[in-house]
Amino acid sequence: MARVLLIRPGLGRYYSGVGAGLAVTTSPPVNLATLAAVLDRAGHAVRVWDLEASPQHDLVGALRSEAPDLIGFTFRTPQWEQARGLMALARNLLPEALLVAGGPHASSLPEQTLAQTSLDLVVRGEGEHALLALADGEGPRRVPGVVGRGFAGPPAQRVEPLDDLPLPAWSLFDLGAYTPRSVVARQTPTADLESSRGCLAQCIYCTKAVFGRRFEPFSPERFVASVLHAKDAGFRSFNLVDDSFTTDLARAKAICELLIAHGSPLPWTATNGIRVTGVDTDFFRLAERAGCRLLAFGLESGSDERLRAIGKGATTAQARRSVAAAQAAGITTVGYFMLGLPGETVQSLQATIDFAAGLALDWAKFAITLPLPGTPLWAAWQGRLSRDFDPGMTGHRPPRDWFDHPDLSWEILEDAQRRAYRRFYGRPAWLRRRLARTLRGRAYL
Ligand code: B12
Repeated sequence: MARVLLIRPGLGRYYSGVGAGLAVTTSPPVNLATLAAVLDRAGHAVRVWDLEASPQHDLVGALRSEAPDLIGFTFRTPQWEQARGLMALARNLLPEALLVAGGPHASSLPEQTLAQTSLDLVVRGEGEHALLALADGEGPRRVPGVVGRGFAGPPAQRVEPLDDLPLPAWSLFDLGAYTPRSVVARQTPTADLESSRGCLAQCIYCTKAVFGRRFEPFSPERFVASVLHAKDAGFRSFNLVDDSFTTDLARAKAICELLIAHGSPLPWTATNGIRVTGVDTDFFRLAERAGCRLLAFGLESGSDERLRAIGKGATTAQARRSVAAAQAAGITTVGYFMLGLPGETVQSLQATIDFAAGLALDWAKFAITLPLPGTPLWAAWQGRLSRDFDPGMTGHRPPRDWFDHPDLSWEILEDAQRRAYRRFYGRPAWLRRRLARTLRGRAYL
């Protein structure tokens, strides 16, 4: 039996400076909850520290007293600095412990992650089989998915079928730490839940380093069991973290029907965004009855030419229809837009701003496009990056010296972002929609 500690670093200043922190609610990480459940089922002693929710004040003392044999770190590109600091501290205090990292950043840049940290190993891709093998004492070179100094095994063994996974180990988290830090009136704590992994689309700004280009579903029965389990654990809502919940629309509808049959046990959201293609009015109505309160859509651009260029596989007409259908079903709608896509012009930026203002959206976010490691965009802009990624990046705006946009100046991009927000939120129509929702008691987020 190994003693394993799994750590998610804090957010640092990612959401600083733009008021975005007000709109972000932290949930326990479903990745560590699932990895922990797998280890626990096999008889290992697992602990989880989520430093995003509960900063650990005496890290040194806690690491010494826990003295784990294996420490697993999860992080995304924006947590790089925090993660690196923790790895160095753990290495200093516990020279014998096996330090392992996984997640989308480490999976995208495994060799570089090893070279710039005190980690022993990186796990590329889905982590469940590999982490269990390492905890069981298997030699790292023999474990698929493991990359070490001077060796890289074959790709990680996929988890198939997903229903074989144990339910997330929520009991390892202090749910009291996940009550709202924000002004947003969501029902917290909220559980991040997966009903599927992966996505078949090939958008150039998205990394496939973890799940590849495939779609792997949980069965509706197993997914609904995870909802009931989350409710029993004390969660008051859930958020779907799927890349593409509606890839198989019949399955998505079956999930909604099963939730309805169980009395729609928890209100839920899909803040990561669903696709505007392959959905219909019937789906949105079912989702609403099943407890869906908020759906986000990855809309990206108001220019069909840009949508084609980024491999989105969706059109502005489909976006209009789907957003309107969700809104008509009574669901709060959020649109995510990207400014500064490759080939972007002043005209296409304006098309996006106008398009957003004409949609039935409650909320819109306008991000300046980031070329993140592991994405085709990152590869395409190689000659334009001053560094692979920006360790100090915040969620609002990339630093000007990180990369050189091929088509537009920073002044134009930042000005478009300011104008987009002013236009979207400055419309009387937006205020009317908000007021109407609030009066009907349906304002969610
Ligand atoms: C939900 C989500 C969010 C939520 C997070 C909610 C939360 N409480 O965590 C919100 C909306 C806040 C968010 C924000 C952002 N996100 Co996001 N998000 C996701 C999403 C859709 C799901 C994450 C998830 O839970 N997946 C399910 C779990 C099971 O998968 P997983 O975390 O990858 O874990 C598996 C493996 O990676 C591995 N693993 C993970 N950790 C570890 C650790 C060890 C030790 C081991 C062995 C294995 C291992 O095993 C796990 C199980 O198989 C992913 C896409 C995706 N489907 O994963 C994007 C994704 C993580 N996000 C991404 C991005 C870009 C962002 C933003 C930067 C967007 C922006 N411009 O602001 C911000 C960053 C915020 C931040 N500070 O980290 C990218 C990250 C790319 C990168 N290089 O890091 C992803 C991968 C999307 C993509 N495909 O491009 N996001």
